[in-house]
Amino acid sequence: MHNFSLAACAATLLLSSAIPALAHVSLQQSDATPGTYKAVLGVPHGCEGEPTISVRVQIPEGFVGVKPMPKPGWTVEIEKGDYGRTYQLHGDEVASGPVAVTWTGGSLADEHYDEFTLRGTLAEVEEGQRLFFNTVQTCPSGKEEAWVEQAADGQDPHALERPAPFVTIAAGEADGHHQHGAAEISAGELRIAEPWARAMLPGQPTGGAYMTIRNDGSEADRLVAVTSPAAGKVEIHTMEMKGEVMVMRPLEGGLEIPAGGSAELEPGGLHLMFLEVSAPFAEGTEVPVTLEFEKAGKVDLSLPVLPARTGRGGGHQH
Ligand SMILES: [Cu+2]
Repeated sequence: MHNFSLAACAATLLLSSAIPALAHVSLQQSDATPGTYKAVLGVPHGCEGEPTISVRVQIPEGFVGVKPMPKPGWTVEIEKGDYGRTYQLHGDEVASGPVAVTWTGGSLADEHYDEFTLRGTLAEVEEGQRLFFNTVQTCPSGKEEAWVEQAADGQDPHALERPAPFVTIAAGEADGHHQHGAAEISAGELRIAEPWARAMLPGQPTGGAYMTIRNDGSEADRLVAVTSPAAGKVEIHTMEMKGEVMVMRPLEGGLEIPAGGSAELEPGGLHLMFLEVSAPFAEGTEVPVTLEFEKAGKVDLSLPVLPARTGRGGGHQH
């Protein structure tokens, strides 16, 4: 039986390179910058042959406003409590919230792998800090796999038998606000998440780009200009239905990012439009762009070019 579960672990390794050699419960993304973080816990096996029927994750201090992702077949319970301090979150003071999340009612076979996801904000954390997500799997006989051992500074977590999964905090802001290919870019109080450009079809004269811009500050900011070496001109466009026709037009006076709120640029809605494009955006490349905000100043980013089909809006074409 034991050999069998080892084989299952080896098979899991082939599927996900993020899982260390001993197939511990681990976080898919083990480094993160302050701001929004999606904690994806990989659970690679059960309790020595038994399936896992519940997974409880203790939320570390500094991971604030957590929301678990529901999983089909599992019931999710959120335990709330007081945080160890008060955090500034989207302009609000937050002193309590989810402190543990438990998924129950499902059954994850020993030879299967699954993921359990939490989304929240890494707040008031410092570079190099480790946040441990103590995780306990329970099996039908009552047996547990408790991933709660925490490596001391300098100690190799692989030396532990049941290490708690952890995320290490990376530097939050690069010099000059330029971060190449980062999932989320910080500029002052702004967080720019999931920026991307749509791959252009041959002969298509204009390109579109999308992102979410969040404002954690207490004052509104405004995106006033956008430039790119890849296009003669970049405009901020709105789209709306005029009767039966979808109309888009340049947004006059820039795009407001409300205090504690966000602006979503997405297919079928607000978007950046690249005009006088020199070469069509090709999937797999990156488009450099500079966003200029009234308060946060200029922010350089690279937009990964994703397939033309990507996005909720589907067939929006210029
Ligand atoms: Cu447009």
